[in-house]
Amino acid sequence: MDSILELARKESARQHETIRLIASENYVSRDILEVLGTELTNKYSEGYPTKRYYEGQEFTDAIELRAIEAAKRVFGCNYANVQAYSGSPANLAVYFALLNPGDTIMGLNLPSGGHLTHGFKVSITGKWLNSVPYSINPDTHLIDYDEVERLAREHKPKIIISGHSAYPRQIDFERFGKIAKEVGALHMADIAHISGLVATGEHPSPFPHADIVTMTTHKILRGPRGALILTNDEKLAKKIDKAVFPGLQGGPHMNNIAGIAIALEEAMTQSYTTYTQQVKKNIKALGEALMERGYDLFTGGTDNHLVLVDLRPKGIDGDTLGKALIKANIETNKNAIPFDPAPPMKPNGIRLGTPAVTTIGMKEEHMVQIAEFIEQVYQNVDNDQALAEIREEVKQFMNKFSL
Ligand code: DSN
Repeated sequence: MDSILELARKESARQHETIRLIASENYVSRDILEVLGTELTNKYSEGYPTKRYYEGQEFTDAIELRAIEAAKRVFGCNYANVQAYSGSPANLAVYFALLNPGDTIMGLNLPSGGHLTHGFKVSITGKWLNSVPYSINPDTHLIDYDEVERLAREHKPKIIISGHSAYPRQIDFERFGKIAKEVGALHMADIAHISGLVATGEHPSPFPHADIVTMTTHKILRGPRGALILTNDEKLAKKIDKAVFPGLQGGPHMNNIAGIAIALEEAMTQSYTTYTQQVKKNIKALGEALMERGYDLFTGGTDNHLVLVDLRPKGIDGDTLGKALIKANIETNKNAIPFDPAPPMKPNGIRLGTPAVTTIGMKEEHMVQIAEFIEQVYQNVDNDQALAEIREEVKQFMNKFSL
């Protein structure tokens, strides 16, 4: 039987020879990988820098302060909490800080591209809060801001959430901010998917239109797993800090916070800006190459780093295609298309993103090759021999790139 370390090494090898198109995944730098495996993992640091419950914080304080300063600089705000273990606890901390059970929130519903923690019915956020989801317009497939406004006026939510997991178009944070202000709600922008684009000006910033901004750190931002909660309001910042610790969490994961600090410092470099520009060029190239091969893109394209492929014109579901693609070493995730009549485990779409392939140096011409691989897999979906041959081609293709 493999040891756990051997299994981890096999995962490493698998990542080296697989085309990673999952829109929420990426590869961290060597420095981040290294810091994650340091003795920081041994340390308890409950509390905040200079106010801890355990001794021996000389270096952990310095690291957390660096992460906070970098987060403030990258996103242009006054307060940052860097301790939330990941995106879901970060969002929960905001609700815990500012809401009571039964209070009303409004987020994009999950089937339209929202996130579980934006009030979906199976999540604690849908069970303990009164969730009034908004949707996208069935004709334009875009967020219907007039509908958001109408619902907000009717239901008077305490928090309106912008930001989404499978929405390929630019978000109008200003409009969300205006609607929230009009009804006396707070506006929380969850920019997990587009954080890196915001950091480099490739997507408009939620500030000053959002009261609170949350994000994971491990998607396009290219850090380790974790989250940031940002605000410009001192009172909100104090409530949020208390909600993260001691409200929801115990000791912060200092090795992750060190990795987050490195990722944020990397995000201030010119090479990171160039990277985010290339992510957008690559997704456009991939989308166009897929459309040339008969694939239908939800909303007809993308403004960010992802496309949602509606597979109905191809007569295949996202689960079947995704399972065939992984046999050929192409990693994707099945995804519901908004208003999808199919069940969640057999939805009609797949979601593709270019943050990871761009990190390893791929350019537009490689996107055309990837679209061709996808088409070959589609043509041979039930032919394991052909899929194995495509896998060998994919491995050779991946040999050109270095993680
Ligand atoms: N799991 C993330 C994603 O794939 O978008 C959202 O939390």
